[in-house]
Amino acid sequence: MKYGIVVDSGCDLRLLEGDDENLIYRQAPLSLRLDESEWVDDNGLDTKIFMREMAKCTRSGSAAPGPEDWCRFYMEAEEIFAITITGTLSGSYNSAAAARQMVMDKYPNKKIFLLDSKSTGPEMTLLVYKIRECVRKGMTFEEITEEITMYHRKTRLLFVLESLDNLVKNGRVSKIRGIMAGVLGIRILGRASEEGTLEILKKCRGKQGAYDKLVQQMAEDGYQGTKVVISHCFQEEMAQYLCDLLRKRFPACQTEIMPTSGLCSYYAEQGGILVGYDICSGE
Ligand code: X90
Repeated sequence: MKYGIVVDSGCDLRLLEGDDENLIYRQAPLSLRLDESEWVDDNGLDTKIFMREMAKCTRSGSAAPGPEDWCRFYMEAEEIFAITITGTLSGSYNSAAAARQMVMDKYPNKKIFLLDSKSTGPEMTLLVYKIRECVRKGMTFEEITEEITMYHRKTRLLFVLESLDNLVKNGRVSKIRGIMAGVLGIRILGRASEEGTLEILKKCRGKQGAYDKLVQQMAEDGYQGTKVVISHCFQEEMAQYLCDLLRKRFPACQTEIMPTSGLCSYYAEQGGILVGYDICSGE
């Protein structure tokens, strides 16, 4: 195979649809632990059952894929574009980088572009779509890496969460900052910071306030009504509400809704919504 896009399951996209004959799409799964049981975050994961078991368990956590997982996928195509969940909060980037080194040592002419998304979920999905677009245009490896690096400067991730429990318990956000999230009826609006950490922007009361503020934030960031990807953890109705809000304010926007991966479901928790968008104008 000529081209390979390899992500980890920080990206919600399970399959890349479309019949690109020269392109494969692979997802290195993170693993999730609920008490003594281990759940692999791949296509076979039933998120509904997973979330049900999660609610019952006392100890839980996640683990990044190892270098061998990344290596295996790197070997499946000649030119690889790999994207990881934020390396600031996960070891996945280090695994992917170690794997890259191992493969390059053995095959010095191999082409592997590795990008730390400093984000997760829908922002990773947007990057995947952009790579595919470049491949379809027939751009060279070097042109694509340049384009993706530039595009990444303009992609953003906002989220609305109803609980930060798993993030706090696993040390991905500080206790102090997470403290209000347990309060019933409070929703947290936040974003992936430039450093790839979780930044809390507002604590919102009421059913819909957080989504209105999210759209407001997108406009302030410079979103102009291009592609938006929304992933949600069993929150279809509010994802739809958000799409309606977006269409009202940005009539040209193209929205896509999908369920969160296992990893994003585990951390965003029931009711969580993640929104990826770009601030490119006129594209
Ligand atoms: O390596 C591992 O075990 C994975 C650790 C991942 C920790 C962060 C996951 C966040 C998932 C929650 C809301 C968005 C936060 C964005 C922060 C950059 C989704």
